[in-house]
Amino acid sequence: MILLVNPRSTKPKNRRFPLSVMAIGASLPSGITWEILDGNLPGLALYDAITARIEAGRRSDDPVKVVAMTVMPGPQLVSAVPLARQIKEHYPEVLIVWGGYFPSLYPTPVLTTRYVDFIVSGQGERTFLELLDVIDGRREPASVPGLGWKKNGEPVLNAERPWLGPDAFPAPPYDKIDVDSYLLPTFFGKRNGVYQASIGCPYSCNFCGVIAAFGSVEKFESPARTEATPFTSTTTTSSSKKRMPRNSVSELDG
Ligand code: B12
Ligand code: SF4
Repeated sequence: MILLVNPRSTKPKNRRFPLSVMAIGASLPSGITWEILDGNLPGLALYDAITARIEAGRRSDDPVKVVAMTVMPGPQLVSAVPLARQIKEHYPEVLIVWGGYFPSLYPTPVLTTRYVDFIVSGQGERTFLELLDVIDGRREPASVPGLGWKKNGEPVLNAERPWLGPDAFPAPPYDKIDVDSYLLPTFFGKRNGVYQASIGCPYSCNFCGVIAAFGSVEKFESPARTEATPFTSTTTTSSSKKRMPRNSVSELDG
């Protein structure tokens, strides 16, 4: 069992689909069990939810092997550090993987901690899958592009993995989250979500983790894939186009 964790990054009233870990889960083959735990959800005590699953797994034939967390700089890092530290302290056998913008920007400091075992730098779908082979002893860590690991306790960051546009991967697995609980009022309407139709960014702001993860490149999905989303886009205002040209932010049907 793999736990895909979105540490709290915002108040529950501002929660958003946990797109980063949804992308990772969608790419796992059917034989691997996984669950998303989102710290932005109201009323969820994330550490307790994680440990409940680890304890239950210990009594089953599918123990939690990996807690994989997405970590952005800022508030999400503030939640992620004590969470990872506590899990490692109480369950040292559970491997902790960090992916996303923070470990992509700062791989060495993350790998120097005692509580993170591996990092995934840049696009995560394929690297994470290959990491699972490493964990199961089928592959050498040095052979996985995009992986950060420890050799005799010392951080090692492998070469970058060339990355692919959204069409190379499955669509977000909306069936693995409670979609309704994420549809919230905004100035666009009563029930809104975010649809991300690209990955990366064409700009080069020097503080930004997106550049560390993807370079100054953005890749778009095909219109056919956007059209096949289970949601109906009923409104895309011109102001949204002006303010957020690359995020498709629309009122959703329902
Ligand atoms: C879409 C988007 C939004 C949407 C909502 C996002 C959502 N979750 O629904 C909206 C517009 C609402 C939004 C709001 C905000 N956003 Co925003 N957003 C983005 C954007 C454009 C795309 C992020 C995304 O979902 N991509 C799709 C997913 C699939 O890709 P990904 O996250 O990169 O994940 C891949 C890899 O990074 C990696 N990976 C990531 N995590 C993990 C974990 C593991 C275990 C593994 C193996 C791999 C892995 O693999 C994934 C799949 O390839 C990025 C900029 C960009 N161009 O990427 C900013 C960005 C993430 N947002 C940012 C910010 C600051 C915010 C706000 C805090 C702004 C504000 N002040 O209000 C809010 C907070 C949102 C919230 N409530 O949490 C910053 C984060 C900066 C940072 N701290 O690093 C970014 C980087 C832009 C920026 N530089 O300012 N955002
Ligand atoms: S415009 Fe692009 S490079 Fe600049 S902060 Fe936003 S995501 Fe990062």
